[in-house]
Amino acid sequence: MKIPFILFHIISFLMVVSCGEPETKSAPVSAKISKAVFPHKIPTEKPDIPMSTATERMFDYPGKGIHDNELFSQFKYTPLVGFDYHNEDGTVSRRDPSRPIKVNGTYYIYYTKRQTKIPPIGAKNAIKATDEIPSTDWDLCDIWYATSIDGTTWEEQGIAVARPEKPNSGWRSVATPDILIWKGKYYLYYQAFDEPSGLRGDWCPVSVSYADSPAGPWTHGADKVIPFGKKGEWDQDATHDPHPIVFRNRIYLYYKAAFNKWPEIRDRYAVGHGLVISDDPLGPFEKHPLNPVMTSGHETTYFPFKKGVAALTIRDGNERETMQYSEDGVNFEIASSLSFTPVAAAPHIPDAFTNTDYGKGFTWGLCHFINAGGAGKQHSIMARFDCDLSLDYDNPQVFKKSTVWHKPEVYFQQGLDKQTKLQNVNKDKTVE
Ligand code: AAL
Repeated sequence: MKIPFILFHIISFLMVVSCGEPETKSAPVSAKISKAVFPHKIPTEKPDIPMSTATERMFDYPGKGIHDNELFSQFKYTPLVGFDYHNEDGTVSRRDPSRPIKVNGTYYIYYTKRQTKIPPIGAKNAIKATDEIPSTDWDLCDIWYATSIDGTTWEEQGIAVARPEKPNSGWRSVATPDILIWKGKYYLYYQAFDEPSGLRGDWCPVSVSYADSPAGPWTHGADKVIPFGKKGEWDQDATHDPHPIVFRNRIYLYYKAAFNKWPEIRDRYAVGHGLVISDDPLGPFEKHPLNPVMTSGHETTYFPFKKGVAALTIRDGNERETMQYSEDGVNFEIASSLSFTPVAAAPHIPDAFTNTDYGKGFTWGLCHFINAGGAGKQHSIMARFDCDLSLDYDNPQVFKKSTVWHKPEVYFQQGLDKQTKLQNVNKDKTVE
């Protein structure tokens, strides 16, 4: 129950009078506060009493606890069936899946596939990359697609968008696609590399291809659809992870850019997410003046939620591992803090492209693990995650628990490297 501020003061005054102990200036702070102590049962409304910043903030989240926060969930993972990785020797990689779309009862996904003679030699060695030797895991790739009936067992169908002939944009690699359905047509947005990734950074613009059917054939639509910033601006040379949704009857295309140049200041690597908007999938797209709209996270995962847009913000930045929400798709606030989040999350969002005025969220999607192979066998695999981030689904027993309990081995895998271990041993000796 909400107690009006004035009533609170009257009650406090009467309590003081009835106790016969007039409040003096020298009364301890705790004694003053105890007259309006926060109740044992969490109130449904923010009480009109003095509160600490953290207690006050509790009432700003979509739920006061995680059990009633629609934007909180745990994530459960399942291996996919149907993809062959060539004995996991590092020559075949699948990563950065698009959000699955369902068309006539069949799910479709699009993803980066690398099929090279040897595994990647690494961004630092990009200068040594050739037409057959990939620098990074997403170098020398094409965009493939697969279909599924249940979202777990997939059938790879072939290439959706191949690398075009040199010097067309993307001749070196096409990667990290995502899909848009707009006025009955399908649009694939993807990163188009004209040099081995890692040479000057992970530099690439975004291209788009379109089709009448999710199975293609795909026609090249436009290049550089997300304009680079001018030199000196945050998104001057990289536009990654294009991620379109339909919001307020327009195409909202979110993307990522890396602030700090690779490799010189890679140790201070940080990302921002920008937003460009258009009414035409082939552009031109207009940059939002408040870009970057997000300063944490890595790959982009945005979805219509209630009257606004929510974002799953993972991996990088001060606000990594959070869910965020904004009424306008621009000004995001933290809605929950998450753990064990899906990397490169690509949820199946039934209303991502329906111009909904009340987004419902999602219950499953695909993600990737980039460390599937051991040393010298680097490659990525895709996997499925399930969660409760949908207004139409409620499974608190499974998804609204507060802690993910890992076995000790998982922690010990994060052990110290040899050098730090030695330094720490010596440091401890010195202290003794
Ligand atoms: C991914 C994405 C983009 C980057 C690289 C491949 O996880 O952020 O696609 O360019 O890594």
